[in-house]
Amino acid sequence: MTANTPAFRTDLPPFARRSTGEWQAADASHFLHPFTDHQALAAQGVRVITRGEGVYVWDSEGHRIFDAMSGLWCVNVGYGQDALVEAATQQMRTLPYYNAFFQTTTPAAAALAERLAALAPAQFGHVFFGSSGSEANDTVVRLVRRYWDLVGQPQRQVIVSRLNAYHGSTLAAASLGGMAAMHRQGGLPLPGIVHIDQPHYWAHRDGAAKGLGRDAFGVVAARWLEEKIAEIGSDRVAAFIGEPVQGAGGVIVPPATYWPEIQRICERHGILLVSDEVVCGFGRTGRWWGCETFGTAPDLMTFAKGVTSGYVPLGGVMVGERIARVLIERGGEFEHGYTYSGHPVACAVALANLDLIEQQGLVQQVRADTGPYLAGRLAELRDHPLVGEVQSCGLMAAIQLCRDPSRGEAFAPETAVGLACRRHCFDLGLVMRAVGDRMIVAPPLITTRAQVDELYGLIRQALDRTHAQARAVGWMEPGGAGSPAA
Ligand code: PXG
Repeated sequence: MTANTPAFRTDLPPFARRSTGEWQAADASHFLHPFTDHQALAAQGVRVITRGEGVYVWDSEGHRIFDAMSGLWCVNVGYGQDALVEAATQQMRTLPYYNAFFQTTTPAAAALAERLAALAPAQFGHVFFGSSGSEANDTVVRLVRRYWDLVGQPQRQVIVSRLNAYHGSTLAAASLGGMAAMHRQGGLPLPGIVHIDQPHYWAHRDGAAKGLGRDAFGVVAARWLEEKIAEIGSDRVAAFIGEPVQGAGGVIVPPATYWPEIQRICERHGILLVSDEVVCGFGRTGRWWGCETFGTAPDLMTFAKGVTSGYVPLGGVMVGERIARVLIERGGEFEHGYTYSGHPVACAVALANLDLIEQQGLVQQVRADTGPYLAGRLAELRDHPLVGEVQSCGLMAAIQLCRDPSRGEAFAPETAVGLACRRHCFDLGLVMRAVGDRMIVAPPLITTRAQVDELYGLIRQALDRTHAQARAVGWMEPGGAGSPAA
C-alpha cells in the first residue's frame, strides 16, 4: 500500500482532528455497526476511512485503497465531484428541508420526479420518494397490496421473491430478501412472502443445471416461478420481485433466457413484475436500468444508491402507469410516506449527479468500452488455479474461487477462503468483497481502462497470495480443510 499521510489539517472540524487510536476507541465503545460481529471488530480495531478522490479512498494511516466496491455499490461517479457538493450547498442555503405532505412540494423534488420519468422506460410516469433501498422496497409491498385492493382482487396477497436475494434490512425488505441468516433473526419472512431458487448456473452445476447450457438452464430456473404460482394459485399471487443481477448475493448474472421467460410468466398470470434496481440502476449494467439490459418491462422499479452516487441518502419507486392510474383515479389518499420523501437536498444532488453521468457519457462508456474491457481482462483469470468461473455484466463482476477448477470442486466451508482473499486485497490496497467463496467487484462507473488494468493486477496478486496461503495450510488437498487460516 502507498503510505502518504496528509499533513495535519487545522481546517477540519474537531471530530476529524484525532488519531486512529482515538477514533477506534470511540467507535468500539459506542458505534453498533450494521451486519457486524462487534466483539470481533473491537478486538481487531476498525479501519477509519478519512477521504476519497476518484476511484480511491484513504484510511487514517494514509494508505490509498482502490475502492472496487464503489463504497457499497453506490459511489458511481467516484469521490470528490464538486458539482454534487455545489448542488447540495446551494440547496441547503436556499431551503435545507421542506416536506411534501400537505399540498406542498419543492422545486428540486418536482424537477427530479420529472427527470426520472423521462429517464425511465416508457411505462413509468411517476415516482414515490424515500431515503433508501429498504424504504423503497417497503413502499413496494404497500403499493402492490393497495393496487390489488383497488382493482377488486384483495386476495392477491403473495409476493414471490428469490433465495439469496437482497432487498434491504427493514422488516418487509428483509422478508422480500432471501437471506437465510437474516430470516433466522426475528422470525422472518412476514406472512405472504415466499421464495423460489435463484438462476445461479454455477451453484446448480451438479443439480438442475447438470448437462444444460446456460440458456437452457435459464428457462428451467424461470419455470420455478410458474411452479410456485401453480402451488399457491395464480389468483392469490400479487407480484414477483427480483434484482436484474443479484448483487449482494454474489453478482449472479442470470442466463439471457431467464428474464424474458419470467416476463412471459408474469404476463400469463397477470402478476406485477418488480425490478429492484437499487444496484443495477443508473448505468451499472451498461444501460440506465438493469431491466433494459435483460429485456423486461416491469410495473415497478425500486432505486437508491446510484441516484445520488451515495453522496446523500435517496431512494424511491418508479411507478408504472398500470398502477399509477389506479392509485390516482380510484385511490383517494395512499396512507404511506416518509418525513424525507422528496428531500430537497437529496433531490438537488440527484439532479447534479444525473447531469454528470450524462455529460460524461458514463452509461455508454460502461456499455461499449469499460464493461467489455473489464470482462476481457477478468477472463484472463480463468487459467488461475483458484478460479472456477468468472461472470460480469457492465461494471459488476464475480470470481468464483474453488479448490479444483477443472472439476468445479468447492473448498471445504471451514476454510473461509473468500475472507482470506479479502484480507490479501486489503493488504494490497484493494477493496474487493467476499460472498462466501465468490469475490465480487463493482468499481465506480468513472473507472478508466488504465484503472481496469490496475484493478486486474491487484486482483491477480491477491489471488496468487491466497493460493500460496491455501497451499501452505493444506486447503488444496482433496477434501481437506487443512489448518485454520493464520
Ligand atoms: N436492494 C438491493 C438490490 C440492494 O443491494 C437494498 C435494496 C437496500 O438498500 P438500503 O439503501 O436500504 O441499504 C440493497 C442494499 C452488501 C450490501 O453486502 C448490499 C446492500 C446493502 C448493504 C450491504 O453487498 N445493498
